[in-house]
Amino acid sequence: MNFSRRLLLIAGTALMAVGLAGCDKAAKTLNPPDLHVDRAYVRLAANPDAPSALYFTVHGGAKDTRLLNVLIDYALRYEMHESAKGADGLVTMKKLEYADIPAGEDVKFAPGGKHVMVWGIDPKVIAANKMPVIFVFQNGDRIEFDAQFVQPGEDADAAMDHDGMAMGNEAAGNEAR
Ligand SMILES: [Cu+2]
Repeated sequence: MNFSRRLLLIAGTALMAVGLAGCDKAAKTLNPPDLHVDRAYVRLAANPDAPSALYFTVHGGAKDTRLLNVLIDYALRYEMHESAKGADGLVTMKKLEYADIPAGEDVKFAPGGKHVMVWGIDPKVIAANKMPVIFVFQNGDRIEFDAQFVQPGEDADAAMDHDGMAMGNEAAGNEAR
């Protein structure tokens, strides 16, 4: 093999590697699904002594798992809850031990449904508009994601949009407000 042919071969191999890396990246976002969290925000209570509510969306991964808990260093107390309307039309909350996260499905913690009630949030993280939350899953994954704050009465979508929060297409729905 002469020298110039060899050079061509090397160049070709390098190009192929670049091409493959590109494919790999694209494939990752499509399939298999990646367990992740986004759209996390705390709706602050109007009364500072009342608990606030943390909402977020969990995107299921390749396998079914469960969200077992969240860990928040900057709050005195927090608890996973689920609101449901009873036969009498009254909305009641019950403690949620875990939330099933089916493979490839989105599970929304949103007003009127699942949420994390949070008491005694550190004013420092409110001022910084950023509260680190660790999401603990049954498969061993721990995912850290920063929740933003939404003032009482403020529109959650608007509050988060102008902060340039990365939102996937699937998270752009209107359910969470
Ligand atoms: Cu609650």
